[in-house]
Amino acid sequence: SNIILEEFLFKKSQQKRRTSPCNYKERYFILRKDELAYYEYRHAKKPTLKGSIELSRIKCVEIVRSDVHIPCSFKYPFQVVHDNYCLYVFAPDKDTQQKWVWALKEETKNNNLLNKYHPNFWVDGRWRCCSQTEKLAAGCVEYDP
Ligand code: 4IP
Repeated sequence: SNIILEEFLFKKSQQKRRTSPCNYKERYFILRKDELAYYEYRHAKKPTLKGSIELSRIKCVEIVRSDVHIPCSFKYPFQVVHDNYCLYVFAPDKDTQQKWVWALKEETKNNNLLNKYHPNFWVDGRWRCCSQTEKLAAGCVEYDP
């Protein structure tokens, strides 16, 4: 199989529309050679694919450094920046967070990557790192792939 990593993690809704809800869901993540996919698992049911990101579209993968309250049981966030979106994923511990970030960086190191990124969350209409109020505003810290 071409599976690199697989595990239950939490994710925040990507809020692709201005009206999208802000919620956190437990998903089964699978990192494959060509994509990062997440599935919903429900007891005795076939897992359903909820989303996938082609690895070639990823522009930055990094730990999120923040003191904001995280309203799910997994407290170690990392970000996957792709297209014009940012997927926030939450790991149960530091080792798991580090393992996923490292593997995703490794698989995307030859991509067209960002020079700069946002080390903190986008919340309540602004970046907590640099206070910019435009979601697509250029990053404020050098990205080290
Ligand atoms: C959904 O909320 C889920 O959080 C989706 O996550 C999420 O899609 C949607 O965000 C959000 O509207 P409801 O379940 O309450 O409808 P999942 O697909 O894991 O179920 P993402 O893009 O985060 O996968 P939008 O912005 O994509 O609509």
